[in-house]
Amino acid sequence: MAFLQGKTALITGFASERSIAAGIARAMRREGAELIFSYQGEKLAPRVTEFAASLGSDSVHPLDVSSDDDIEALAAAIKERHGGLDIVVHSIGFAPRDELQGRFVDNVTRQGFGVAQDISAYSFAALARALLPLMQGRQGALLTLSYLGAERAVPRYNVMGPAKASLESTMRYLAADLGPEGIRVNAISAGPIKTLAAAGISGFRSMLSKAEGMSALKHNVSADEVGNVAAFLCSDLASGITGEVTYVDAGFRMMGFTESGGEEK
Ligand code: NAD
Ligand code: 0WE
Repeated sequence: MAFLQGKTALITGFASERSIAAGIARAMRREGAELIFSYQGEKLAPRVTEFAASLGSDSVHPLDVSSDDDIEALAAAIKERHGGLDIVVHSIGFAPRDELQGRFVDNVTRQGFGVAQDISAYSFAALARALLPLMQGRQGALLTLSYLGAERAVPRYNVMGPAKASLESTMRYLAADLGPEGIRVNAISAGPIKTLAAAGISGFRSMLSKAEGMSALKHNVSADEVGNVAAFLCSDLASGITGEVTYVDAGFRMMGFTESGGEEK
């Protein structure tokens, strides 16, 4: 098929082979895309460089989205190296760890709320704004990663919930603005996956097993399952889809009830 042949894609948010960004990169490469990677912090540089090489790429660039300079420098580097860009994958989320435990009402702070919004939501708008000049006239697509906590109260997701709600709204405003230019903007709301961002969240393991039991398909989704949908949404096959949240959650959200309440399959 190779439905991304001739497309150039920036993949942000690679931290390990388990990252959702890694699953997206594998699927996009399989479908013929040329890949560009960004990474946060020099510690990650060797890992992302090795992963990029495994997918035929040596275009690897630093990006901390809290830095306007980094965002500008990334846009300049991509322009210089590739001339243009078809696809941007935003797979970045962060809140201070202390706020992802206990009750929202007891742990929310002005500082933590602001950081979650800045890194997890504003950064999508900032990337779109900086990279737009590279995407003109190419039927491009932007994609971000959300979670059900945007619209339902999920225990301990706390300050990330409002940040993902803000991200999903940001996605719709970008889609409205960029539609006339032929650029599509979408989100995937993924089910829980054991990545670095999930490791160390207390209760995540029990949540994974409950989610599995409560899902229609009785499995937890993998980064590669998310990757396949991401590749489709960013391809010309999805030319009629923009401003939408697509659920890649094994049919968790649509269920009203299960016989066991998720405690067993
Ligand atoms: P991950 O830890 O592999 O990736 C998170 C990435 O965010 C890392 O690469 C990290 O470097 C990057 N990041 C954090 N702060 C940054 C900053 N200031 N500048 C640049 N990069 C920064 O975890 P993941 O699960 O692959 O997360 C990717 C996205 O998927 C996130 O938006 C997350 O909210 C979302 N998501 C995750 C799950 C899940 O259960 N794992 C489910 C739904 C949505
Ligand atoms: O979006 C996420 C993870 C977001 C995340 C994770 C961390 C851990 C490390 C944001 N910031 C941080 N900060 C850190 O210091 N997910 C969708 C995965 C996730 O995280 C949860 C979940 C799920 C699902 C936290 C609590 C409850 C459920």
